[in-house]
Amino acid sequence: SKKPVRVAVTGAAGQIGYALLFRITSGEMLGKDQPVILQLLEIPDEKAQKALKGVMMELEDCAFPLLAGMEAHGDANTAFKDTDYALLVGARPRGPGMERKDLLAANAQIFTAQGKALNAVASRNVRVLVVGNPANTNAYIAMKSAPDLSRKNFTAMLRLDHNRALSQIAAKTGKPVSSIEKLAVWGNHSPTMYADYRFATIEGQPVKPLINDEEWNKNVFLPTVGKRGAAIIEARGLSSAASAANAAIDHMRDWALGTKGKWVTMGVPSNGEYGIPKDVMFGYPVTTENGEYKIVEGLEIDAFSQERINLTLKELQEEQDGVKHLL
Ligand code: NAX
Repeated sequence: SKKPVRVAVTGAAGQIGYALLFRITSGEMLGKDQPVILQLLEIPDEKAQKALKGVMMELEDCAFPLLAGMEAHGDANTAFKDTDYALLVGARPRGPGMERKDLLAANAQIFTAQGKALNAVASRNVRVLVVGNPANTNAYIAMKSAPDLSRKNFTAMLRLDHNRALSQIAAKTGKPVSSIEKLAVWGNHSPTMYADYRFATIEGQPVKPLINDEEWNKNVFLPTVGKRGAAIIEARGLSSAASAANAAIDHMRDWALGTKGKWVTMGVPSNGEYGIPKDVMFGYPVTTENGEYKIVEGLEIDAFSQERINLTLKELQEEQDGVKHLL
């Protein structure tokens, strides 16, 4: 049987953590034959650590055959030791009266420290997914704080936006989600992201003429996908958790096990593709193979798309500028 791999999860006692850990441990992320050792990180606060112990009791009670070990940590420098995968979910939420720049600064501190810890103790091939918001900028900060690790090993989660867009297109066309290919989501995980179905196909047929409704694209589809997080909060009284955990599983599974030519969306550091400045952590369509992602290149960007890409890029650059002095 396979050697266990180490999976670190931060914010492990939070709501996404609760929806995520059981699925990782049942084999939905890395395969039904891949044992895992969970290295769980929470803030050192007594209440959070106690809640984490409770989650671990439940994990024990599942008697998962793939659970080869489990640890609770209050410090990233021990939590990330030799880890092969790191899901950085824990982040500082916006508190009452907190301004955007305060939020950026609080998270910059967390992700600088976690990037340094990964740099110091994680496996040299660690694959990092940042879920905690602002996800792209947090991933950028972690990457910049880990100079000894490959920049390709740092990613941000755009998969929830991708999956939300897939569902909207499926509902509009009346076709199954599984039949939709070649969807792309560009940019920041925020309402400025640009979900783009210009290249999408259903059973090999182009989606754009099938929908043939530019007003729907601009006035329904893009705002619905962009503001879906807020709509969930409004309806549920809590932010998306199960769907976010599901997207994290999808992201890591596809990265580790390959997409067999299918496009998915990942937030990855730019190398200049599509005119995005180097290192900006940008949502791109990618394919994955042998544990590596490859940005889909050579797609035509029309005037409307360029405008949308510029908008989301501008927001990301403002976020990056806001934390520059902290790196
Ligand atoms: P919760 O508040 O339920 O849980 C967060 C947990 O992280 C808490 O238990 C907290 O103690 C812990 N934590 C905070 N700082 C930490 C640190 N420095 N080290 C370790 N643990 C730490 O939030 P939840 O609903 O689970 O959401 C977690 C994050 O995901 C938030 O930042 C949220 O904004 C973000 N999201 C990102 C999404 C994406 O698509 N990229 C979508 C869903 C979600 O909104």
